[in-house]
Amino acid sequence: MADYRFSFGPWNIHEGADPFGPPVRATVEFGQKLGLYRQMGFEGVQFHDDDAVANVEEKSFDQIQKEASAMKKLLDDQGLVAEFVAPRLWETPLGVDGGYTANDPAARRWAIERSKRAIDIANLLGTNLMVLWLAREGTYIRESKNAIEAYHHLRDALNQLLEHSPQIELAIEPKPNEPMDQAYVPTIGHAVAMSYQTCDPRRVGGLIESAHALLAGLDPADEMGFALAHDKLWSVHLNDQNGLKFDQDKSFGSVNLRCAFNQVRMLELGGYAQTGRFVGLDVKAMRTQKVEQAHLHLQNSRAVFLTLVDKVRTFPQEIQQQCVADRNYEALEMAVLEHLLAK
Ligand code: XUL
Ligand code: MN
Repeated sequence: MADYRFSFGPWNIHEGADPFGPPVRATVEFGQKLGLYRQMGFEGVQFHDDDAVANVEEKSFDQIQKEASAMKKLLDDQGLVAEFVAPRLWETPLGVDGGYTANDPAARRWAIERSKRAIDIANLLGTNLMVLWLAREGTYIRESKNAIEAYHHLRDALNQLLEHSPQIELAIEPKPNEPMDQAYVPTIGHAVAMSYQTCDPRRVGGLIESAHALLAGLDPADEMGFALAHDKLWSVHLNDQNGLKFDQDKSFGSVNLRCAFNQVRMLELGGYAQTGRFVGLDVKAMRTQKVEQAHLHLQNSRAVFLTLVDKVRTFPQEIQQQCVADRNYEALEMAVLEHLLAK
């Protein structure tokens, strides 16, 4: 049976700043972070464009090439691979009202140009995958944009990115809110629908983050099922979320083990491990965590995932089938709970 491959992003080991307080931990230097990957059982590195090439907007094409190639060598030396590159469009002042869907044509042009550079970086790092978290594509108030036009702008932007590189694949990471009041493309259904409007639907898919689905009031396992049914689940960001509040990025399974079990079950049902795609984590350490242990949330999330793989594989098939045949879902529910509670 194929093994799962795991990834995380360098931002998942962070200094603990939140909107109400400054950093509380020393910065773990990038090279040191890379050293932790293999040690903890991870082989994939998730990148924002500027994780790979710092201050990417100030650099010439040659400089970008040089720095991305140096990063590739660093990965090779550690036995790591880049899973994806994502353009970080949400920090630049020109993108204050969005990138691809901004009302300002100059902002739209900037967002597309920066994303093309991010594709170049992905090519140099040896990955075909670009993740698009559409952070500021949306509105604070509905009257500020025309959603019909915005979705058309988004389609045009996706087409330009697909045309920029024949091998690039775009995985949209839906999220319903934060930082915007209402985001465009809030669910995987929206992302898949967008894909069919582009010039090459086979190269547009999705990444499902557990917390984002929960914020949309949806079940992450069913969101994954929808993407799998369309052959468009190209990555996941497993984590957890305690109710409808800010995006918490808690450790996988730490709030709702049953929900985590069902996400793992869906990946098993969809043969996800056999695709060779990564099980990505997008988890944050608690602000209270000391720097020496500010990576435990990653190790713990992976361990919970693997335990749940075992739980899914050892769930008695005959009980499941009998309960379904009898339409006795009360008995099925109890069997699931007993299986999860058993040592
Ligand atoms: C934001 C989020 C991002 C993306 C990558 O909520 O999840 O970290 O995963 O840009
Ligand atoms: Mn994410």
